[in-house]
Amino acid sequence: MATVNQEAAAEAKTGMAGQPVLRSAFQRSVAAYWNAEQDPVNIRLGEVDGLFHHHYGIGDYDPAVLDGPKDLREQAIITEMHRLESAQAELLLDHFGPVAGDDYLLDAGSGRGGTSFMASQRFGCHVDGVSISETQVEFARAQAEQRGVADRVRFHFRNMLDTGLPAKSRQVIWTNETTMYVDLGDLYREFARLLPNGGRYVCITGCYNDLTGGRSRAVSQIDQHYTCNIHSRGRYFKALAESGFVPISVIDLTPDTIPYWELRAQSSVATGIEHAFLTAYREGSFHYLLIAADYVGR
Ligand code: GPP
Ligand code: MG
Repeated sequence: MATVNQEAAAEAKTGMAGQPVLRSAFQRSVAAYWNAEQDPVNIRLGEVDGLFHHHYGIGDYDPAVLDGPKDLREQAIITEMHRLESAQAELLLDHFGPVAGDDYLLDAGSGRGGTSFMASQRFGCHVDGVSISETQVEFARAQAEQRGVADRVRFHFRNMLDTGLPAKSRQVIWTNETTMYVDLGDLYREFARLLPNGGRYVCITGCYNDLTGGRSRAVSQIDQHYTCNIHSRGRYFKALAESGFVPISVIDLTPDTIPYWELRAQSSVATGIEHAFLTAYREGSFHYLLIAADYVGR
């Protein structure tokens, strides 16, 4: 039997069934962005406890972190931002419903693996993470080895639109701020293939407000910054319904994420995109949304 590392090496060379993983110029540019990404806003936060996230935070921050002496203040802000990002992932996991130790989950767009490790730790389950960034897949695999969970939390250089995983093999699938990189129709058709009837899909995303009419300037700046295409709120529900998903919870997290961006704007690791998020959220052209949906397609 091939070891995890041998399988990983074979997969890295060929992708799924010999098909290239990156199938368009757009996908290649997205992969190039994430292969090169090493922002302190992600690395320094991950170093706080070894969970490296690629999503934003929710909840109020402790204003005391802004008051300390300069040398302690910087690290206190970073630790607090990381706490808010982990709180976001905990909320996502809260919506998974029952998960057993022998269930298989999918992290679609798994980044450096933070949410996958949290899911496996909480539920004792198996997790497969897929990403079109080879650098991120390598990073996440090294984390899995380091944590001693490489047999249960596995990362693959694969395309979330065509994972190659067996049909009906997943109890839960999630996307944590990754859906702005794909066509939602294509994505949810693949998820409908992977889930049994009653399987759960959970998404946290940023989406633009249909009511304000198209992408605002601030939303366009976010697209430009990350090489992504933010979808409208309405597009999510249409694409979900078309593939047999019925929402059970929808939470507007916009008021809960604004404090994170206010704190981040004052931090030493701010990237310059903070003002666009704050403007978009405050003007109402953009929402931070959690959607949990059951698959009822067959
Ligand atoms: C990933 O977070 C961010 C995205 C995939 C961008 C789009 C998300 C939206 C909700 C619009 P990150 O942690 O890599 O970003 P940053 O480096 O800015 O912290
Ligand atoms: Mg980040």
